[in-house]
Amino acid sequence: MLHSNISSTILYACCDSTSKVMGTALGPEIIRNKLKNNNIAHEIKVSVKDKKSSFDYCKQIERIAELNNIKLTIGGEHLITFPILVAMARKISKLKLVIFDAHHDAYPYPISTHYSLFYHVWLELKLPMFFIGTRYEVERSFGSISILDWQDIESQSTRWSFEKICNFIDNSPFYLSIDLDVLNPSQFKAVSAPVPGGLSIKKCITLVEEILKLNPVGADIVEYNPLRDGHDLEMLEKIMPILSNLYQWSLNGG
Ligand SMILES: [Mn+2]
Repeated sequence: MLHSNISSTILYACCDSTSKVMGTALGPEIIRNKLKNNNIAHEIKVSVKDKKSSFDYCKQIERIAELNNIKLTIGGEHLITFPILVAMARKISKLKLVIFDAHHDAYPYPISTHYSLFYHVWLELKLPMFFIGTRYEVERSFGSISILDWQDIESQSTRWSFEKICNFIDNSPFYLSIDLDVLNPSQFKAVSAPVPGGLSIKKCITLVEEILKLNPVGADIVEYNPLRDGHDLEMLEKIMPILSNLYQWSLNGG
């Protein structure tokens, strides 16, 4: 299963074991089938069955991320970002994080779950973080977090938002994490924990496209829940431009 690999790898992380609502573990395989028409990517797939094994699962992902150049990860729940960052922070100094998410996932809980992963990123890895579109219980995060407000993003030009993001990155290496619940549920509802408000799909497509031109060291896209999509996968169809962009970038980026 493990390959020491200098070229870029796509990790399909099938895990929803710390989520209240199940279903995101089914996402990676469905997304993979959509993307694979011309599949030349090196791939690894990891699954977890229950909550008890989520710690082992994180350790397994951390090890995979140590041995491989995981350019793109497709989830699964957001917890999977943590072990990837643990491995990446060892390899890359001055790493920064750009996060699209309706939730801050930074509740000060002692055990790392998808509710607390960014609290642990801050506590254990000390990585600077910039949140985009975060709007749920912001006051309950571990401290003052930098947020680019979704209403500002929607009312201003793409250039305005992109400049804010560039100012934060400031030419440092950065990792991009996209939780699909950043999108407005009136346009995209196939997530486990939708929050009213949020980015339009159109704006998100453009912003991700611009950010990828800055060539992040790695990226993930998480929390697509096929159980909340229609039989025709209408929701997934809407976000395919984002997925295709990420996929293409991961193949070209090397
Ligand atoms: Mn979220």
